[in-house]
Amino acid sequence: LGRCSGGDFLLERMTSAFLACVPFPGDQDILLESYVEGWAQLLKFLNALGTLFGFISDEVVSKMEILQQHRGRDDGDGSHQEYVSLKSMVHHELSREMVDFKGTSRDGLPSGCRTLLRLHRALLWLHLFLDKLGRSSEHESSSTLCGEAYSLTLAHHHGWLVRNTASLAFLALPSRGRLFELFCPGDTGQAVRELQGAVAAIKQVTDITEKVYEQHRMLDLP
Ligand code: 1PW
Repeated sequence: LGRCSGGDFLLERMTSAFLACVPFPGDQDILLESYVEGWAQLLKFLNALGTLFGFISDEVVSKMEILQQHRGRDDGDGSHQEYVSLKSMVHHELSREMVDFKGTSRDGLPSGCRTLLRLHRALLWLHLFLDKLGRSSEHESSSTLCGEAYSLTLAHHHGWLVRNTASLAFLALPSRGRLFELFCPGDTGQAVRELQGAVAAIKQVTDITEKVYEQHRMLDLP
């Protein structure tokens, strides 16, 4: 075992949290507490990337706050069972007609479903970026890999202003070597293994999320 194991390290904590989202793979469901924890760990990574990533962190924080508000909502019996898992949230919000399919209602707290969908799309980006990074060779540029992953995924859901701001932030991304140092100081091989672990954990979560949203025709929620 390398120096970076033992739960002391940001990528590893994120990986553990995303793994904990799926305690029973047969259920094809996601535990929301672990999902939010995975994002909290991911935020630490984003915050290590420099000030230009601030607008990305801010957006993640605001989406997490919406989910936390739903999760913290007391429906009278003191429990919040509705927001324990992805499937329970979906069933709860659909049965109460809390999900806006047309993008017409502009007031009130946005639904958990449309909010988590934004985070889901962002995770598809992160998955592709980390996967590309793990397979890259020494001379490749992290900015280019990040931009390519973004163009293939999340960029489809963004307008030109966000796309341009994002592409500026990518230019300021630490180099591939610096990122590997962040993942595991002094041990590139271990850094690559940490990356592969993160990629596998995220993939399990995004595959299940995609299926649940697809089943309920919610992949395009406004
Ligand atoms: C280095 C790789 C990092 C991956 C972390 C993923 C974080 C992605 C957050 C992107 C935020 C861009 C700025 C905000 C855009 C919003 O308009 C957009 N939100 C997201 C998460 O895509 C759509 O949300 P909205 O406006 O429909 O509430």
